[in-house]
Amino acid sequence: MGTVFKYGTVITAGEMTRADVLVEGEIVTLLGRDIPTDGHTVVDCTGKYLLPGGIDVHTHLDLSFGGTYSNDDFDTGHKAAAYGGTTMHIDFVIQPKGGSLHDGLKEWQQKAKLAQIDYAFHMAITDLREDVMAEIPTMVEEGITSLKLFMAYKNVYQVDDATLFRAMQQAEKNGMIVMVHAENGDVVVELTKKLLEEGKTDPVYHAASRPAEVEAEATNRAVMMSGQSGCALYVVHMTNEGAVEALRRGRALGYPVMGETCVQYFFMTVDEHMAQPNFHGSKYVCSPPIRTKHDQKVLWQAVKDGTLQVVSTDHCDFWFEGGVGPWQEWAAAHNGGEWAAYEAQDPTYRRPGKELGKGNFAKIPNGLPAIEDRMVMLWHAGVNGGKLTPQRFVELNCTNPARIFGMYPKKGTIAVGSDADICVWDPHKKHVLSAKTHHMRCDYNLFEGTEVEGVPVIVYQRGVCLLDENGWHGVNGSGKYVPRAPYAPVL
Ligand code: DUC
Ligand code: ZN
Ligand code: ZN
Repeated sequence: MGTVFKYGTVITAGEMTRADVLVEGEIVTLLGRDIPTDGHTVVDCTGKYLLPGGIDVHTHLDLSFGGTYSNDDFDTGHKAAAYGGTTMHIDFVIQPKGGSLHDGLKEWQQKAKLAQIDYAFHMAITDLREDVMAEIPTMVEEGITSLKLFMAYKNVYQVDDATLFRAMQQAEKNGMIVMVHAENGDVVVELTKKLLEEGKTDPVYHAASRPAEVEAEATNRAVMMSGQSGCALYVVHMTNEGAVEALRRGRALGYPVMGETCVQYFFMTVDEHMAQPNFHGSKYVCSPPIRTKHDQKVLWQAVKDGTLQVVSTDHCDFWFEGGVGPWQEWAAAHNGGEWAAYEAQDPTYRRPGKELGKGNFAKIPNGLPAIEDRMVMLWHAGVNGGKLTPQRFVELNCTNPARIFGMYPKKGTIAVGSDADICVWDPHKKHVLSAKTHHMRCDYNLFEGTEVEGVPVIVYQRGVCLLDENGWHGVNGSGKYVPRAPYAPVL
């Protein structure tokens, strides 16, 4: 007894074909025309597309950051992801200061006990001591084949160039990939000091403290180090022309360098969003910052021409007002009253949010709610807008994430032998994005009021229905850890 997805059109990175899909157990076992239904469960996909479940390779669920914790955890964040068509994500384990990589891993394994969709981990190194250097190869045995280093967040996560280069050398020896948050953290500190001294404390100055050049310079440095070390490099959350040009140049030189952008950078600008009065600009504070209309055009071109391979989210959401207001009632109405562990332990605890940075933009927790809206917004503006083919949409959201991070073809495609992570997409269904209806634990939506056409209506994970017209069927603990393979291709 299996499930047959009938009468739909399957979209993969390579093709768009009218085909039925048979799923038995957790796996796709047959693709073809007119597959007999024989007592299988039938999912009628007439007029719909079948996409591989989305993979968001850049998330920060339940992250201790900026004096608080990001709101969504492996419970609410997973549900929100699936409502947006994403059935897997890769979260960043952060090595605790003074601790080992395994200490960090244990902490994240604990957070992930709530998992409702599949997940994997990158390892963010904050303290590359000799014992940690020796520990790196053991990460491969844990299925962690990507290391992240921060070139910004001085005195918190930032590493110096020697450390980054040594990590690259060690990663290269072990078939791992290095990811960088590319901003020059030393310059950010100096610019921040100057702006605050001048009394420029509003959210909009966050962007001025981290200009495009700061990102472009760090991107170029990392690209050149990749060329020197031969280590595969993946630059996260790229936002602007200078950074994209640095990556493009590295690729032209034959260096093993790749990059992603995040959905928000296609839509938001400093002038329209961060300059909003009454502290509303804080809703859009993330690092690197959102940029200009011109940069948006550059990003669309880069995802079209293959300079950038992936679109992710950097999902890391914080309350706008929830942290100081009656957020528990709000959250009860929106998330069924399930509290994250910190609130469950101490009901008097009020999780702070963006208000931490009132009077000082440098104290605004960095990050945005996006995990639920990545695919619908990219479909809306990219596919409906004539900028991306449906196949390229699948490649950016599903297939390249799996290829680059060592999970293909188990994940990222619909093919015989692949995990049956299937998103039934209705290209004609309309939906208005809003904080009133979204599933993220956040009291605002970046795209509030935007009407999109094309949304997921049924989502399966490994052959099990997560959501359909009857609502949510996910179960805490049913999301599985996906160990990843080293020596993944450079695209
Ligand atoms: N940038 C953000 O905006 N949030 C989380 C971490 C990061 O690098
Ligand atoms: Zn980052
Ligand atoms: Zn991030």
